[in-house]
Amino acid sequence: MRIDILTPFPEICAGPLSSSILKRVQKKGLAEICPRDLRDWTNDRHRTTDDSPYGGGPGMVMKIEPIYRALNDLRSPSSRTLFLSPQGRPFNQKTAARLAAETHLIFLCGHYEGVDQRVCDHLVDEEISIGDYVLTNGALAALVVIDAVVRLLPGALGNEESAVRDSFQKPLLDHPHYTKPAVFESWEVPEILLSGNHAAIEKWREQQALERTRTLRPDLLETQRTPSAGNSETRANEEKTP
Ligand code: 9D3
Repeated sequence: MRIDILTPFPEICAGPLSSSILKRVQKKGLAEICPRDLRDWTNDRHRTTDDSPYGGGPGMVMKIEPIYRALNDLRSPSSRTLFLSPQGRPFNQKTAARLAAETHLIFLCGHYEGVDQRVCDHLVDEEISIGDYVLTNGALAALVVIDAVVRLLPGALGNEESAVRDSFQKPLLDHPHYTKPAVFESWEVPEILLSGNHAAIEKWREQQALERTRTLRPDLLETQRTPSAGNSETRANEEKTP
């Protein structure tokens, strides 16, 4: 899989991409992740990527021309262009799995007060948000999405970290985990885990997972409604199929 991250702040990506699983995945040749400096597609001396909004108001808006030129260069017949923005469709594990089946993803990262709407309307396949909170920079959101997608690529995880038996595919929260010592400051590990009765342990873990989910995330147990369900006329961020 090839992944391009188009942003005026490519340096934000360096840390996460050079550590842990994201690094390993690139070393193994499973994914090639390339931060791209949007300023490389500007024509002016000041390498301008933003300008003041039509209609007035505070803040700056990202200009369409550098983005248009960059996407023209980066796009391929098989690529999918994703725009990270607070207006996007909420990202989840299902979206991660769908994106993991693509061969070329281009992440366009927002910044400032926004991006010229014509970018979303004409240059982007899909708009994604990572949640209802305000970040300073879309590149951080892109890295979150990339991490969730890339770890699903076959061979990305060792036997230790199995993607298959993961939380959210079930979809229940995980059961609690314990390791040595069996007693610490009088805090004991549940006796059943020391019993050696594997069938009983498995049953206990399932109960714990269900109980935790009921208490902490009852929404996960409600009948699952996918974000794509509902009236497409009223959905602003409907996925665009190429
Ligand atoms: C003044 C209105 N702001 C929207 C709430 C403008 C604005 C704030 C922050 C526009 C962009 C940003 C930067 N954030 C992202 O680009 C972003 C984001 C986010 O802030 N939260 C959750 N998901 C995402 S994906 C991209």
